[in-house]
Amino acid sequence: MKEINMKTVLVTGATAGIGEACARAFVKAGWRVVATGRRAERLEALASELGADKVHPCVFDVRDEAARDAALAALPEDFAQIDCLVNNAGLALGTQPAQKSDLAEWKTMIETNVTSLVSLTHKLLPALIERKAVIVNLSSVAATYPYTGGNVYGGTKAFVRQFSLGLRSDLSGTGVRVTSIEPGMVETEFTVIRTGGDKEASDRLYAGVNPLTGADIADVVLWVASQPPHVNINALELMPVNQSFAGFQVARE
Ligand code: 8X3
Repeated sequence: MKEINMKTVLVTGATAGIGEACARAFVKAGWRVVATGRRAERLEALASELGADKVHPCVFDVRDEAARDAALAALPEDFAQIDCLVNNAGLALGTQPAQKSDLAEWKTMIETNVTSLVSLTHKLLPALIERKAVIVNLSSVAATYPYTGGNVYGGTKAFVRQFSLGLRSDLSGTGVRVTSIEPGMVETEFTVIRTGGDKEASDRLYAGVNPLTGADIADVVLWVASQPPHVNINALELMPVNQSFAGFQVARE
């Protein structure tokens, strides 16, 4: 039976990690979810588990605008009105300093974390304005705190933060809300992907840290999206208790 009061969220990168956790959290809170990602089997499994009336798998690579547009044009009526956009799809590639980094990896990060996020947001903006929607962009602590090997990844996340704040400014008076979420260490596939599949390196990084989980971030995203219409969370930075700040490094001659 169609429940008319249900809201719909579109989550990019919903096949794993923070995105998948967002899909679960929003469904639990009574939302419909358009779950996007490249891995069809994972999205199908999510829809089977949570209910095809709650989760609509939308299979495309965020960098492929034609595939994205075709998938969005084919959204079933119940999932077509987006009340919240969670721009989660993104990645880090490489941990080497700039002078040893791979340019192709830099370009992939910029295409995914910046160009695709901007392009999807631009495409959906008229509809988001009509719905007075909430836009939640996944940035990172790397937007604010540089670390060695963070180079382009940190640059893309600084873009996401500043773009979010700029969007807020442009959307003044529309009722659309925009938030930049800036997590620190979250144990997902993030570091396995960053290291080219090195599960041991990922396990070493998070060992003993008690890192944040995708579910921790999903709770925050859902909280942001559930605020009353007059409340905008501009930016929200969070870390596991065991991660914090250190001093500058000094190279001695
Ligand atoms: C990544 C945050 O702290 O794991 O977005 O580098 S951290």
